[in-house]
Amino acid sequence: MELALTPALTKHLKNPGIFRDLAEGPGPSVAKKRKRLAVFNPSTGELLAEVTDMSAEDARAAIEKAYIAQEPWAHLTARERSNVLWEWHRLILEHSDDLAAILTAEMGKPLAEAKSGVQHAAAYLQWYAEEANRIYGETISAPSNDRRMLVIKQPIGVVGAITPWNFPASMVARKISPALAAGCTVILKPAEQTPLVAGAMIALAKLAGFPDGVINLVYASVGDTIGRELCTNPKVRKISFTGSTEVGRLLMRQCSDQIKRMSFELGGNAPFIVFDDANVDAALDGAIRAKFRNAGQTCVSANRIYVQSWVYAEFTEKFTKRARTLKVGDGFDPDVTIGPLIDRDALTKIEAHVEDALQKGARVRCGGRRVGTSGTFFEPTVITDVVGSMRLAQEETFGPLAPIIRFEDPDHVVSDANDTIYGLAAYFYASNLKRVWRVAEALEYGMVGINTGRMSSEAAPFGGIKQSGIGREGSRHGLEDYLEMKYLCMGGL
Ligand code: TXE
Repeated sequence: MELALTPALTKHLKNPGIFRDLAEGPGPSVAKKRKRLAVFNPSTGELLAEVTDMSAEDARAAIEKAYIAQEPWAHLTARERSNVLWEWHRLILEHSDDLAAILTAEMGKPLAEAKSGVQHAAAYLQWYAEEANRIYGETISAPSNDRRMLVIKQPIGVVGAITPWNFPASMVARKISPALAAGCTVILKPAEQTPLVAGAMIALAKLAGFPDGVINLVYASVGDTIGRELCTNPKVRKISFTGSTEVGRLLMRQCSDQIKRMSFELGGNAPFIVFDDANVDAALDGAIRAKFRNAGQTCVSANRIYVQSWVYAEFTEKFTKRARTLKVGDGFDPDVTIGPLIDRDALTKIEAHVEDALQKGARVRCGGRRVGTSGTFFEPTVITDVVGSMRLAQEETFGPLAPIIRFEDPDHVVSDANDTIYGLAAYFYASNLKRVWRVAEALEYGMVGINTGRMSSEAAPFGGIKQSGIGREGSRHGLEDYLEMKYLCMGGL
């Protein structure tokens, strides 16, 4: 197969040779007629690469390889598995500039954000290289002296990992590294918009020395082709998915016949509450970050900003002023802070949310429109006079749109904040200690940022409740999600 990376991509790379397998994918290759999946730069519309568009047959072959590789991989010592993860970590850091450039080219985010995304990916590899050595069982005091009772932990088996486009490097690391540390093998299907950085990371994993079949990459233009095979093939014991709640529901239905294990990180509708005892300038910094990072395309993005009446005018004025200073454009321009949206569908969704809000009486303080005619750029937008019935308050916009809602009653705002099917992340700013504890405990979310707009860390359990997901990623809890517990009872002693 010819190298299908175009100069529009390779011109950004210091060492394109190392990624020569990227187009074919280091995964299996069984189909006779290969279809191609074209990958474009959302800022410029340029073709970056064509990779193999794999079929259900390819997915079956990948599952078979992963199945055969699983027992020998689990049989290695924890230290041996850890050593390969360390080497992968080292290679990711060594090639981090190229990985960040690939990420910005295919996804659009500013290069500085892409660089920190790659560092974040490496941090997961480091964390789970360490955590691989800390898999503990337990002993239980038996009710009679002739028995001994204990619990051992074993890898779940073959895992299907489906990742989204918004954090295409760290999502790969966050799913794969705990699975590998636990002794599982993996079939990875990255999002169709961003297969390249995933492919580049897996190419480095090959160099790191993972045995054949331990990590299998499957590129596909249609998620369902591979997803259905992963969910229905009995050799796959777990699905780990990050994406929309709608696809999460579908995967759950498809897995139901086999009661497959699942980790889901789905949509969010994060409230960001500023109480009148908050440090307003700190709250502004937190809100700007929590709203506009990754052009608002994060599952923990501040989707509804509630501000108490006493500080409302000051906060809204300063927030709007800050939003106006953000620069929209190509992620390779060092001055740019807001890249393009991922595709035209995302642009249509944000426009529909603005239109719906205007029709229901909202007011645009800044932004509200597309930028230019090419690319998928949208202005950082601040909207006030928002009420709960507007689509932007109920649904995840996934774009640079900040709705600000004024509130009077501090008790009422918590029930408004909880009034959603989602339960991923929430943020609030306050200084009264009693209020801090009360609100932190009352918010029905898997993660709560208190006086901070930044929470994500490899050391912390990331995940949601309600329809935002099942399970946690990161921390020691993320490793547990790839382990089964087995109870052993020895009698006749
Ligand atoms: O998600 P999809 P999309 C939310 C966000 C966004 C919306 C739609 O609100 O606006 O979802 O985004 C794969 N079987 N999030 O359309 O379709 C797909 O190939 C198996 C939140 O991008 O869920 C990709 O790999 N897989 C989120 C992944 O699912 C399927 C991140 C995500 O795509 C599939 C992304 C199928 N039938 C979107 N259909 C977060 N939690 O951060 C699609 N996929």
